[in-house]
Amino acid sequence: MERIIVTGALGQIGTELTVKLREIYGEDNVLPTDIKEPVDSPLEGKAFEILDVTDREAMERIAREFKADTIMHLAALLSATCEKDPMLAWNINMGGLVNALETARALDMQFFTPSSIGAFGPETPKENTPQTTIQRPTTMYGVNKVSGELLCDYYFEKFGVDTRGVRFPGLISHVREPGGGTTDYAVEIYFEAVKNGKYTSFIGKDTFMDMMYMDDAIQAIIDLMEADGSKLEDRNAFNVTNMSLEPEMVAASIRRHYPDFELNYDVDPVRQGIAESWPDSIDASEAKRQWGFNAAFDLDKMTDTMIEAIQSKNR
Ligand code: AKB
Repeated sequence: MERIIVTGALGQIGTELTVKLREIYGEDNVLPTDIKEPVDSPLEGKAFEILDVTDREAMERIAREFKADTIMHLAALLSATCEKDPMLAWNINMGGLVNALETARALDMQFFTPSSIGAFGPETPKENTPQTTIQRPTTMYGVNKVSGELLCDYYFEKFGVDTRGVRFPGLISHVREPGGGTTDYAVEIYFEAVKNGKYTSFIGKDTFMDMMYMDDAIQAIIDLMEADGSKLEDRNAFNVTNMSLEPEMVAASIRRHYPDFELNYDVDPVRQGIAESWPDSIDASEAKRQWGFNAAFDLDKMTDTMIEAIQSKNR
């Protein structure tokens, strides 16, 4: 990785990933792109290109002109948004992915794209879900993610494109809030705890989903991309996670800072249904074994970091 182009760079992952990549690989060697201009973003005022990922020609032109050797394709709609407009989701998630893979093939680039715990479905084993297992998701997002995993493997096997990818759980961060995801409650809860001392969760009590702190997610992307390809048995769809949480656990961790924090519920049937179709906890042992995946943030460390960061923003 020397010259890196990032799609969907204004999103939750892209914003922090771009900042980190610039720190490591140099300011001028990372080109963030998104469909809109950066406003109120750490990416404002620096090199940036407008790119609609459904425009294949524009993607290849921007990558060619930048002399990119790596593409990190992050532009995608999240699970709940996909359910609102499944055809739009198909066009953006799959259309964008095919364009990014074709661009990588044409320009001989290394390739990263994230999959998700959304690639699993109700028939998947719920606990300690192995990396290779029955998937059969029941959401459009999940259908996109499984297809994407297979397509990335296909481009590696058939065309020799160095595709790599992980299945992310819910990602918790304070720089840029996610939008339209099922795991978003676990981000909102921190902002509301600091601002109002209470939160109404759209995900029900006792609903477990995997989560990870953003710094660990960013490090996982870099570690996988830097891993010696000859040692990888798999390329894509690595399970990564660091905790399996339900709302009361997050609330208990927050109460170490705000003892009166109140957690209420107003369950959204759509997002609850999606959450119930996903595993309770996934097994990340293949990522650990094959490329040394290692996450540093447990629940309390993540809570302390989130609360401190949100408080300092509000000061
Ligand atoms: C979502 O909830 O849609 C995402 C994900 C787990 O992929 N955060």
